[in-house]
Amino acid sequence: MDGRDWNLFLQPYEQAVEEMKVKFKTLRSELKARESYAPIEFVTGRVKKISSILEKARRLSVPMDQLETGIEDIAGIRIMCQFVDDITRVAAIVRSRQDLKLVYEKDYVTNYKDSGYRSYHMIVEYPVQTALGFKKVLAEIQIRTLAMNFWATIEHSLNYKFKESLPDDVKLRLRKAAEAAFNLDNEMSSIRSEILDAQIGFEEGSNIVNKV
Ligand code: 0O2
Repeated sequence: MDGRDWNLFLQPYEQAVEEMKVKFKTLRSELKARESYAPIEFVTGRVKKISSILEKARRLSVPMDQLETGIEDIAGIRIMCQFVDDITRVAAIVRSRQDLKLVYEKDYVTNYKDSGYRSYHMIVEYPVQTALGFKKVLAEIQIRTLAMNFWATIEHSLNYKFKESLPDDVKLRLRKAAEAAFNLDNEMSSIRSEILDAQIGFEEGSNIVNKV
């Protein structure tokens, strides 16, 4: 494909990423206004680089005329949450939306990868209106905590720097760092549930006082 074809090919993916970013950012503000707490901390999105698409197509043996179905993360949305429990809530919201169709899910939160990578992936079909009419594109929604994101961002840039042949000692330290991020998530979750319990106790206590 020449440069101009790539532009046309990527156009609906760019549109899908922009639209989905707006939708999930709006969801965050709406939930914050309604419930004072939003399970979404922030949202990012990207269209995969042409070199990454080609590399993945080669690795997965996807023919060039089947990129649309063979590469599922050309459009990518990332939703960052404060707590692990928020991931479940956001995934449920994604499943219930009428403006996209869930294709399948990959739970790397429970089944983390060998690298130490943790995140919840949802492959969805998203409809866009193009100049030629209606078109469905595949997109990947990654849902992760801030700690998971911190780890994945650094691991990704190290892999980029070392061209995916990280020295064994670095890999080992990254796995240890992933474990530390996992422990941090657990600790934050337990602090959070203690605070929530304390709040419920406080509200029940004030109800009794009010009744008296
Ligand atoms: P980008 O943004 O394109 O540069 P895979 O074989 O890993 O490509 P898999 O396991 O099916 O495929 O994962 P999936 O669901 O296709 O998602 C791939 C994306 O998940 C990656 O995109 C990363 O964003 C993220 N990811 C998966 N595994 C790891 C990992 O071990 N470390 C990090 N940091 N991220 C991971 P790209 O293509 O890497 O990113």
